[in-house]
Amino acid sequence: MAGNRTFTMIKPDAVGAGNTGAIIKMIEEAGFKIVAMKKTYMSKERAGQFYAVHKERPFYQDLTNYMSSGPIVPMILEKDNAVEDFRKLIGATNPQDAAEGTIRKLFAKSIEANAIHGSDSDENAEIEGRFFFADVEKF
Ligand code: 3AN
Repeated sequence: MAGNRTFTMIKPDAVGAGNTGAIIKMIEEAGFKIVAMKKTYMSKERAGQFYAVHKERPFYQDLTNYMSSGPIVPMILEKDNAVEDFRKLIGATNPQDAAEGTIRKLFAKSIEANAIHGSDSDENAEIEGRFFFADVEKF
């Protein structure tokens, strides 16, 4: 994946609250093209693999329980400067710190149930995209 792509997933709180469509609308209106998308779920084991970098953090068990608690909507997105621009669109990890008008400010319930994920680097966007879309070369 080139530097113009990022990876996101809408998390179980936002999917469960029926906010999938509203969030996708914001993503598209911000100029991101959806390259790949599906509705799926992660087992606790798969969630543990996805968040392996956080294995030593105190919130790891809660996070992996939470992320395997319901359906998610992973997507690969394309736009110039995708990683940085998407992190701006979603806002800070803790919704209390998220700027007005960001996805997390509008839809996140807590620092854990924070509505949406966004890759933090081009390298992680590639790894995370492949985690859900092994055949991404086709897109
Ligand atoms: P971001 O998703 O903004 O990149 P990370 O990568 O630091 O944030 O954390 C990954 C996920 O772990 C967050 N999206 C959030 O769900 C959860 N998380 C991060 N920090 C905490 C915390 N202090 N307490 C509970 N969950 C947390």
